[in-house]
Amino acid sequence: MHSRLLTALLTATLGAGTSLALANDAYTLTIKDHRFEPAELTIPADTRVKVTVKNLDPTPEEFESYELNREKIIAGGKEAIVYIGPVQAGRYPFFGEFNQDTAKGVIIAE
Ligand SMILES: [Cu+2]
Repeated sequence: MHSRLLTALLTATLGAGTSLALANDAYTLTIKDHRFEPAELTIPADTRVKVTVKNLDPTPEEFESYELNREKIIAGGKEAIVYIGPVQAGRYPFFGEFNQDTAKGVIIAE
């Protein structure tokens, strides 16, 4: 909610061509019971964003995305930062490599 409001404010204030100004826009993914929440995370296209991945499970998980060229291990009960983008508008699947049956999601850039 806060991020969307901030984005709207900055967009309204600064106008076009200022996507770099949103580089600190922050998002959170939570891992619980070997699932990502939210399973679909919308981010702005053409913008570098910071995603904090919080692992609430006691076991390690690896955030992995071939499409985003990212992989990061998050120990049980810990959190890690993953920077994503800038990417073109589109859908970018990700998964938890240690629990691939349940830990699945998609980043939607728009
Ligand atoms: Cu991996």
